Amino acid sequence: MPESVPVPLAAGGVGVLSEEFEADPYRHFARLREHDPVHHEPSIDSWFLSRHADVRRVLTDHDTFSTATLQERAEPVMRGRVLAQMTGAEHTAKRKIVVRGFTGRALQDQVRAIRSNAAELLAPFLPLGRIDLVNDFGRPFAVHVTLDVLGLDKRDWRRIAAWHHGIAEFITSITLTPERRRHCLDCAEQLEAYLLPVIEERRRDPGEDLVSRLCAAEFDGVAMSDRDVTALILNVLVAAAEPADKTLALLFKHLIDHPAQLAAVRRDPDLLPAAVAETLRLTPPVQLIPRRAERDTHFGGIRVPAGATVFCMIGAANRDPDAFTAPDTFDLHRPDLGTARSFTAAAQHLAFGSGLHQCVGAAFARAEIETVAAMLLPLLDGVRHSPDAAYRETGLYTRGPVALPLEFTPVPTPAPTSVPTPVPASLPTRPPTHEARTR
Ligand code: 2IO
Repeated sequence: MPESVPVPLAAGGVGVLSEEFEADPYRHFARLREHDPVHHEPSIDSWFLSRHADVRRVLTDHDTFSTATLQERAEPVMRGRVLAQMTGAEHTAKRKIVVRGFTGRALQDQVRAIRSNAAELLAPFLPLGRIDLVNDFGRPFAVHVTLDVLGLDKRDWRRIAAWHHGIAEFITSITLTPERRRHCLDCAEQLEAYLLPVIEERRRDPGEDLVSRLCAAEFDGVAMSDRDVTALILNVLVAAAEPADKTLALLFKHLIDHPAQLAAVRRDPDLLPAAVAETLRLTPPVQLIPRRAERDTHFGGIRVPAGATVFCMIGAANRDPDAFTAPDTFDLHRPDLGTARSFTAAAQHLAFGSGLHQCVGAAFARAEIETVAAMLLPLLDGVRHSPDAAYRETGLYTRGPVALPLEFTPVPTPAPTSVPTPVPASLPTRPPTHEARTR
């Protein structure tokens, strides 16, 4: 990964690595798509693609564009290879293992875990009438749910979240100082050391959780090594926890900023899938997807050489007027959204990527955000932005609000009838299970 470098200016506008660009990338996407759609950043010798058709092509032409970029960007902190790096039979088999962990009965159990975690984390804020949807709720919620899915101990959530944060920083940094790099690698080592005894225990005494499934799964008739399992656990941890709070906060920001659409969703919760899909289109939490050109290739008249790093700009592609009409407007009723296919391989928006490596957790993500939003909407009566809060987003790779302080009509006591907390007899986690494990 490149070290910190001076920030260059792109011809005719701000560079994509400048502070000005990061403050509000959306302001610059039209210029890039129209005048500089295959933008080269000399300081990191990488290409940035902003047109929908070009991004789609990169993500689906697997012969020309490989995921080899992840070897440098992810492998050092994942301690092994993630799904996105794999190809051929290995990729098909291991992806299937993870898909099974997120569908059918497993997904039903996960929805129960989503509900109980949401209810538990929300309760203290309901009588207050205010909540920061990112820091008070979204982040702990995303981590708690992911730990339940994996079957890890939620009492350790703060430690795990700090380690996972360091790992995510490594993966999603464009430049990294040697000190930060060291810190991120430390986080990865500590999380790996934390996981190894858990893996050992699940091999001996498996449960229903995803760690146990990964331990029990075989590839080519052989169980996966501790290193393989560790990498996939970290893969799920980062991919599930990192974008979730951002998506939830962005959904509520868009709805609050568009009161008629908020009212429509309150009246008809069946509109929630469209609201989530439109949020992902307009403000995707993962803004960049890297690939490596395996041979010389062209975009229009511009040549990208073999070996080049290419970044797909998902936010820019999702606002390409060639793909969506009135692309900068939040409109959950838009006829070109295609809600039903928005969480499938046929999605027109590219928030989950596209092609063979399209997000394996898309159905889980949909269930997670829809379930929690459906719980929040009736509880947060009269929800509005806190008047003294200035809205700010950060991040070039993953991007979301730094905070989303909201006010709403206080709920006198956390009434158990209005907050369903179904704690079923069989949970996806191992004993001791969820209840009372959150502090
Ligand atoms: C974990 C970047 C948050 C993924 C990654 C090395 C591979 C892959 C992604 C997403 C989101 C994370 N890439 N998830 O962009 O698994």
